[in-house]
Amino acid sequence: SNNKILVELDESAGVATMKFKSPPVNSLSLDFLTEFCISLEKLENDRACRGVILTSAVPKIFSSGLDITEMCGKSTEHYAEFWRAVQEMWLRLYSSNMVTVAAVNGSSPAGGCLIALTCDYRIMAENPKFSIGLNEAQLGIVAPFWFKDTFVNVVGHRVAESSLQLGSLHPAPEAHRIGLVDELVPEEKLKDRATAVMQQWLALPDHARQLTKTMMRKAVLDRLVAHREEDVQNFISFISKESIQKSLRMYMEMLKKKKG
Ligand code: CO8
Repeated sequence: SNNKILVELDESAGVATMKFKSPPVNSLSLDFLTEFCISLEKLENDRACRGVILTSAVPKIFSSGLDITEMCGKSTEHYAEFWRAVQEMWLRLYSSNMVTVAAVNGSSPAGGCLIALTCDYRIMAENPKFSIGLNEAQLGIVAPFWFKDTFVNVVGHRVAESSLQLGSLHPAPEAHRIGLVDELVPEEKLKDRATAVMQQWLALPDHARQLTKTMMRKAVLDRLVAHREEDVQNFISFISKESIQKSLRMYMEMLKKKKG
Protein backbone atom coordinates (compact mmCIF):
# COMPACT_ATOMS: atom_id res chain seq x y z
CA SER A 1 0.00 0.00 0.00
CA ASN A 2 1.57 3.23 -1.20
CA ASN A 3 -0.25 5.83 0.81
CA LYS A 4 1.31 6.35 4.21
CA ILE A 5 3.35 9.34 3.09
CA LEU A 6 1.99 12.24 1.05
CA VAL A 7 4.63 13.85 -1.14
CA GLU A 8 4.14 17.27 -2.69
CA LEU A 9 6.81 18.93 -4.81
CA ASP A 10 6.84 22.68 -5.38
CA GLU A 11 8.92 22.73 -8.57
CA SER A 12 9.42 26.49 -8.67
CA ALA A 13 10.84 26.55 -5.13
CA GLY A 14 12.67 23.21 -5.50
CA VAL A 15 11.15 22.07 -2.21
CA ALA A 16 9.15 18.94 -1.41
CA THR A 17 7.02 18.17 1.62
CA MET A 18 6.74 14.63 2.96
CA LYS A 19 3.67 14.37 5.18
CA PHE A 20 3.28 11.30 7.35
CA LYS A 21 -0.24 9.97 7.19
CA SER A 22 -0.40 6.63 8.91
CA PRO A 23 -3.10 6.92 11.59
CA PRO A 24 -3.53 6.60 14.47
CA VAL A 25 0.06 7.54 15.46
CA ASN A 26 2.40 7.39 12.41
CA SER A 27 4.26 4.44 13.89
CA LEU A 28 7.25 3.34 11.83
CA SER A 29 6.12 -0.02 10.53
CA LEU A 30 8.06 -1.98 7.91
CA ASP A 31 5.61 -0.70 5.26
CA PHE A 32 6.02 2.89 6.44
CA LEU A 33 9.82 2.66 6.43
CA THR A 34 9.87 1.08 2.97
CA GLU A 35 7.64 3.79 1.57
CA PHE A 36 9.71 6.47 3.33
CA CYS A 37 12.91 5.24 1.66
CA ILE A 38 11.34 5.00 -1.78
CA SER A 39 9.82 8.50 -1.52
CA LEU A 40 13.08 9.99 -0.28
CA GLU A 41 15.12 8.30 -3.00
CA LYS A 42 12.78 9.61 -5.70
CA LEU A 43 13.23 13.16 -4.40
CA GLU A 44 16.98 12.65 -4.02
CA ASN A 45 17.22 11.71 -7.71
CA ASP A 46 14.94 14.52 -8.85
CA ARG A 47 17.05 17.49 -9.97
CA ALA A 48 14.06 19.77 -9.44
CA CYS A 49 14.16 19.03 -5.70
CA ARG A 50 16.81 20.57 -3.41
CA GLY A 51 15.07 20.45 -0.05
CA VAL A 52 12.48 18.45 1.84
CA ILE A 53 10.26 19.36 4.77
CA LEU A 54 9.14 16.44 6.95
CA THR A 55 5.88 16.84 8.83
CA SER A 56 2.75 14.99 9.89
CA ALA A 57 -0.80 14.91 8.57
CA VAL A 58 -1.99 13.28 11.82
CA PRO A 59 -3.17 15.84 14.40
CA LYS A 60 -1.06 16.08 17.60
CA ILE A 61 1.45 13.41 16.57
CA PHE A 62 4.60 13.72 14.46
CA SER A 63 5.52 10.03 14.83
CA SER A 64 5.21 7.58 17.73
CA GLY A 65 8.49 5.92 16.74
CA LEU A 66 9.15 2.34 15.75
CA ASP A 67 6.06 0.21 15.48
CA ILE A 68 6.27 -1.89 18.63
CA THR A 69 4.16 -4.65 17.09
CA GLU A 70 6.99 -5.21 14.56
CA MET A 71 9.25 -6.05 17.51
CA CYS A 72 6.89 -8.36 19.41
CA GLY A 73 6.45 -12.09 18.85
CA LYS A 74 7.88 -12.13 15.32
CA SER A 75 10.46 -14.39 13.64
CA THR A 76 14.20 -13.76 13.56
CA GLU A 77 13.91 -13.17 9.81
CA HIS A 78 11.25 -10.54 10.40
CA TYR A 79 13.35 -8.75 13.04
CA ALA A 80 16.32 -8.70 10.62
CA GLU A 81 14.23 -7.28 7.77
CA PHE A 82 12.63 -4.69 10.03
CA TRP A 83 15.94 -3.56 11.51
CA ARG A 84 17.59 -3.24 8.08
CA ALA A 85 14.69 -0.98 7.08
CA VAL A 86 15.24 1.22 10.16
CA GLN A 87 18.96 1.47 9.35
CA GLU A 88 18.20 2.25 5.71
CA MET A 89 15.86 5.09 6.64
CA TRP A 90 18.46 6.68 8.88
CA LEU A 91 21.38 6.19 6.46
CA ARG A 92 19.48 7.79 3.59
CA LEU A 93 18.14 10.71 5.59
CA TYR A 94 21.35 11.47 7.51
CA SER A 95 23.39 11.44 4.28
CA SER A 96 20.82 13.25 2.14
CA ASN A 97 22.20 15.85 -0.26
CA MET A 98 18.98 17.79 0.13
CA VAL A 99 18.32 20.29 2.90
CA THR A 100 16.09 18.49 5.40
CA VAL A 101 13.84 20.41 7.80
CA ALA A 102 11.62 18.73 10.39
CA ALA A 103 8.39 20.61 11.13
CA VAL A 104 7.49 18.78 14.32
CA ASN A 105 3.77 19.36 14.72
CA GLY A 106 3.09 16.86 17.50
CA SER A 107 4.57 14.33 19.89
CA SER A 108 7.72 12.68 18.73
CA PRO A 109 9.04 9.88 20.96
CA ALA A 110 11.94 7.51 20.19
CA GLY A 111 12.10 6.74 16.44
CA GLY A 112 10.00 9.87 15.80
CA CYS A 113 12.64 11.90 17.59
CA LEU A 114 15.34 10.12 15.59
CA ILE A 115 13.75 11.29 12.32
CA ALA A 116 13.73 14.88 13.58
CA LEU A 117 17.33 14.62 14.86
CA THR A 118 18.44 13.26 11.49
CA CYS A 119 17.32 16.42 9.68
CA ASP A 120 19.44 19.57 9.26
CA TYR A 121 17.04 21.76 11.25
CA ARG A 122 14.10 21.26 13.63
CA ILE A 123 11.15 23.58 14.21
CA MET A 124 8.54 22.47 16.73
CA ALA A 125 5.02 23.64 17.50
CA GLU A 126 5.26 25.46 20.83
CA ASN A 127 2.54 23.40 22.53
CA PRO A 128 3.87 22.06 25.90
CA LYS A 129 1.61 19.00 25.48
CA PHE A 130 3.85 17.85 22.63
CA SER A 131 7.00 16.13 23.79
CA ILE A 132 10.07 14.75 22.08
CA GLY A 133 13.00 12.57 23.14
CA LEU A 134 14.70 9.21 23.03
CA ASN A 135 12.62 7.43 25.70
CA GLU A 136 13.86 3.90 24.94
CA ALA A 137 15.05 3.39 28.53
CA GLN A 138 11.45 3.78 29.70
CA LEU A 139 10.54 0.74 27.60
CA GLY A 140 13.39 -1.28 29.09
CA ILE A 141 15.31 -1.11 25.82
CA VAL A 142 18.49 0.72 24.86
CA ALA A 143 18.84 3.29 22.09
CA PRO A 144 21.27 1.89 19.49
CA PHE A 145 24.70 3.59 19.20
CA TRP A 146 23.78 5.45 16.03
CA PHE A 147 20.61 6.88 17.64
CA LYS A 148 22.89 8.03 20.47
CA ASP A 149 25.53 9.43 18.08
CA THR A 150 22.88 11.42 16.20
CA PHE A 151 21.52 12.76 19.50
CA VAL A 152 25.00 13.71 20.79
CA ASN A 153 25.69 15.58 17.55
CA VAL A 154 22.64 17.75 18.21
CA VAL A 155 22.58 18.36 21.98
CA GLY A 156 26.11 17.51 23.15
CA HIS A 157 27.37 14.74 25.39
CA ARG A 158 26.20 15.88 28.83
CA VAL A 159 22.59 16.55 27.87
CA ALA A 160 22.46 13.32 25.85
CA GLU A 161 23.89 11.29 28.72
CA SER A 162 21.23 12.23 31.26
CA SER A 163 18.38 12.42 28.78
CA LEU A 164 19.15 8.91 27.47
CA GLN A 165 19.56 7.34 30.92
CA LEU A 166 16.27 8.83 32.10
CA GLY A 167 14.50 8.11 28.80
CA SER A 168 13.25 11.69 28.98
CA LEU A 169 10.41 12.96 26.87
CA HIS A 170 10.93 16.72 26.82
CA PRO A 171 7.93 19.04 26.48
CA ALA A 172 8.46 21.46 23.57
CA PRO A 173 9.72 24.42 25.69
CA GLU A 174 12.28 22.20 27.44
CA ALA A 175 13.28 20.57 24.13
CA HIS A 176 14.05 24.06 22.86
CA ARG A 177 16.01 25.00 25.98
CA ILE A 178 18.32 21.98 25.67
CA GLY A 179 18.82 22.48 21.93
CA LEU A 180 16.95 19.37 20.89
CA VAL A 181 14.84 21.57 18.62
CA ASP A 182 16.15 24.77 17.04
CA GLU A 183 13.06 26.90 17.42
CA LEU A 184 9.45 26.92 18.56
CA VAL A 185 6.61 28.60 16.72
CA PRO A 186 2.83 28.65 17.16
CA GLU A 187 1.45 25.63 15.33
CA GLU A 188 -0.41 27.73 12.74
CA LYS A 189 2.89 29.36 11.73
CA LEU A 190 4.89 26.13 11.48
CA LYS A 191 4.48 25.59 7.76
CA ASP A 192 5.41 29.17 6.79
CA ARG A 193 8.38 29.18 9.12
CA ALA A 194 9.66 25.87 7.69
CA THR A 195 9.38 27.33 4.19
CA ALA A 196 11.28 30.47 5.25
CA VAL A 197 14.07 28.45 6.90
CA MET A 198 14.32 26.29 3.82
CA GLN A 199 14.72 29.37 1.61
CA GLN A 200 17.51 30.60 3.84
CA TRP A 201 19.38 27.28 3.57
CA LEU A 202 18.79 27.01 -0.16
CA ALA A 203 20.29 30.48 -0.72
CA LEU A 204 23.74 28.91 -0.40
CA PRO A 205 25.50 27.03 -3.20
CA ASP A 206 24.53 23.35 -2.97
CA HIS A 207 28.02 21.93 -3.39
CA ALA A 208 29.58 23.86 -0.50
CA ARG A 209 26.68 23.05 1.80
CA GLN A 210 26.68 19.37 0.82
CA LEU A 211 30.42 18.92 1.34
CA THR A 212 30.17 20.64 4.72
CA LYS A 213 27.28 18.40 5.76
CA THR A 214 29.27 15.33 4.73
CA MET A 215 32.28 16.55 6.69
CA MET A 216 30.17 16.98 9.83
CA ARG A 217 28.32 13.65 9.56
CA LYS A 218 30.76 11.24 7.91
CA ALA A 219 32.27 9.67 11.04
CA VAL A 220 28.87 8.79 12.46
CA LEU A 221 27.57 7.46 9.13
CA ASP A 222 30.72 5.39 8.52
CA ARG A 223 30.38 3.78 11.92
CA LEU A 224 27.02 2.23 11.11
CA VAL A 225 28.04 1.31 7.56
CA ALA A 226 31.07 -0.53 8.97
CA HIS A 227 29.04 -2.36 11.63
CA ARG A 228 25.72 -2.74 9.89
CA GLU A 229 25.40 -6.53 9.97
CA GLU A 230 26.71 -6.69 13.53
CA ASP A 231 24.08 -4.12 14.51
CA VAL A 232 21.35 -6.29 12.94
CA GLN A 233 22.55 -9.32 14.89
CA ASN A 234 22.69 -7.28 18.12
CA PHE A 235 19.14 -6.11 17.59
CA ILE A 236 17.91 -9.65 16.94
CA SER A 237 19.54 -11.15 20.01
CA PHE A 238 18.41 -8.28 22.23
CA ILE A 239 14.82 -8.13 21.03
CA SER A 240 14.44 -11.95 21.11
CA LYS A 241 15.18 -12.13 24.85
CA GLU A 242 12.12 -13.20 26.82
CA SER A 243 12.71 -10.42 29.38
CA ILE A 244 12.71 -7.78 26.62
CA GLN A 245 9.62 -9.26 24.97
CA LYS A 246 7.92 -9.08 28.35
CA SER A 247 8.87 -5.40 28.84
CA LEU A 248 7.51 -4.52 25.41
CA ARG A 249 4.25 -6.39 26.03
CA MET A 250 3.81 -4.62 29.37
CA TYR A 251 4.48 -1.26 27.73
CA MET A 252 1.84 -1.93 25.05
CA GLU A 253 -0.61 -2.94 27.81
CA MET A 254 0.18 0.28 29.65
CA LEU A 255 -0.56 2.31 26.48
CA LYS A 256 -3.91 0.59 26.10
CA LYS A 257 -4.89 0.97 29.80
CA LYS A 258 -3.92 4.65 29.90
CA LYS A 259 -6.71 5.17 27.35
CA GLY A 260 -9.31 3.84 29.78
N1 CO8 B 1 3.92 1.11 18.01
C1 CO8 B 1 2.76 0.45 17.86
N2 CO8 B 1 1.58 0.90 18.31
C2 CO8 B 1 1.56 2.09 18.92
C3 CO8 B 1 2.73 2.83 19.13
C4 CO8 B 1 3.96 2.32 18.64
N3 CO8 B 1 5.11 2.97 18.77
N4 CO8 B 1 2.40 3.96 19.78
C5 CO8 B 1 1.08 3.92 19.98
N5 CO8 B 1 0.55 2.80 19.46
C6 CO8 B 1 -0.87 2.40 19.45
C7 CO8 B 1 -1.46 2.33 20.84
O1 CO8 B 1 -1.19 1.07 21.43
C8 CO8 B 1 -2.92 2.53 20.56
O2 CO8 B 1 -3.45 1.32 20.08
P1 CO8 B 1 -4.97 0.91 20.38
O3 CO8 B 1 -5.80 1.98 19.73
O4 CO8 B 1 -5.11 -0.42 19.76
O5 CO8 B 1 -5.11 0.91 21.88
C9 CO8 B 1 -2.92 3.53 19.39
O6 CO8 B 1 -1.62 3.41 18.80
C10 CO8 B 1 -3.14 4.95 19.82
O7 CO8 B 1 -2.22 5.28 20.87
P2 CO8 B 1 -2.62 6.18 22.13
O8 CO8 B 1 -4.00 5.85 22.57
O9 CO8 B 1 -1.54 6.04 23.13
O10 CO8 B 1 -2.61 7.64 21.46
P3 CO8 B 1 -2.33 9.03 22.19
O11 CO8 B 1 -2.71 10.06 21.18
O12 CO8 B 1 -2.96 9.07 23.54
O13 CO8 B 1 -0.74 9.08 22.42
C11 CO8 B 1 1.56 8.76 21.79
C12 CO8 B 1 0.13 9.09 21.33
C13 CO8 B 1 2.08 9.91 22.65
C14 CO8 B 1 2.41 8.63 20.54
C15 CO8 B 1 1.53 7.47 22.62
O14 CO8 B 1 0.83 6.47 21.88
C16 CO8 B 1 2.87 6.90 22.96
O15 CO8 B 1 3.55 7.40 23.86
N6 CO8 B 1 3.29 5.81 22.24
C17 CO8 B 1 4.47 5.08 22.53
C18 CO8 B 1 5.62 5.75 21.89
C19 CO8 B 1 6.89 5.02 22.19
O16 CO8 B 1 7.30 4.85 23.33
N7 CO8 B 1 7.57 4.57 21.14
C20 CO8 B 1 8.80 3.91 21.28
C21 CO8 B 1 8.96 2.87 20.22
S1 CO8 B 1 10.59 2.17 20.31
C22 CO8 B 1 11.55 3.05 19.20
O17 CO8 B 1 11.08 3.85 18.45
C23 CO8 B 1 13.05 2.82 19.15
C24 CO8 B 1 13.42 1.45 19.54
C25 CO8 B 1 14.87 1.18 19.33
C26 CO8 B 1 15.13 -0.34 19.41
C27 CO8 B 1 16.23 -0.67 20.32
C28 CO8 B 1 16.30 -2.17 20.56
C29 CO8 B 1 17.70 -2.69 20.66
